[in-house]
Amino acid sequence: MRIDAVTIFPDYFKALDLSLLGKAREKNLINFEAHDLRDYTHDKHKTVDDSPYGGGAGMLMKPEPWGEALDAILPEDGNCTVIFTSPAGEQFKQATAYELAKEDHIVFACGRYEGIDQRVVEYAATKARVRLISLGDYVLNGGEVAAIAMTEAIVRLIPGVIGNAESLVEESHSDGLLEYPSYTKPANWRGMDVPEVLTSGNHAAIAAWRKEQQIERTKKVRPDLLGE
Ligand code: JFE
Repeated sequence: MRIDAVTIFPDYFKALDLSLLGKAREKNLINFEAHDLRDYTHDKHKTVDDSPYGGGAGMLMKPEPWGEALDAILPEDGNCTVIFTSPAGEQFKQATAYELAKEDHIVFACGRYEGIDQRVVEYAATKARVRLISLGDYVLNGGEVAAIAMTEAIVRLIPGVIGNAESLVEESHSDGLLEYPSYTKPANWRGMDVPEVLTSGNHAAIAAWRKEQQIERTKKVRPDLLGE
């Protein structure tokens, strides 16, 4: 999979050189590149923003540098999905990550200021599939952090990226419930014991206890996941 990001802060994406993602890149499972939007300006000040038509607070990203960046990065064959990270998009879910993990080429368009001139979205849609996606219901200062989170969620689903294939299988069987609590050694730590069932060797009892913990946790903190 190829992933490009267009941003005025390419250094944010240095985080992807670390750990999991860095290994996937070394193994040539993903090819990631961050592009500086200012490289597609032509004026001395590398201007990417301007005031909004109709008035209002703050600045918007002007369309011309975005047009040039997309022309340079998008493939001729249209086999690409451009993701505009936006608080006004569909919410990113695990199901979204599974869909996007099947793509050959993803381009993240990361806005700043109050966002990007809407015509850039329309133009991108003439050259590629386009999705507006929100990381969640809160406002970030720009699209970079959302794009990094989405990239991590997508790339770890690509076969070969996570060494232990079992951890992905277990996740996919999680029935939309929260995870059960987990414990490791020592069996007693600062006066707190590991739940006895986990050291019993009774695998049926362990599975039942874990399921019950998942249901209790989900009821308590995420009743919406149970349709309540
Ligand atoms: C941009 C901004 C003022 C947005 C109401 C580009 N999940 C998520 N939260 N925030 C974003 C994504 C996001 C994505 C791209 C962005 C925020 N901003 C900041 C400023 C109003 C805004 O929308 C600019």
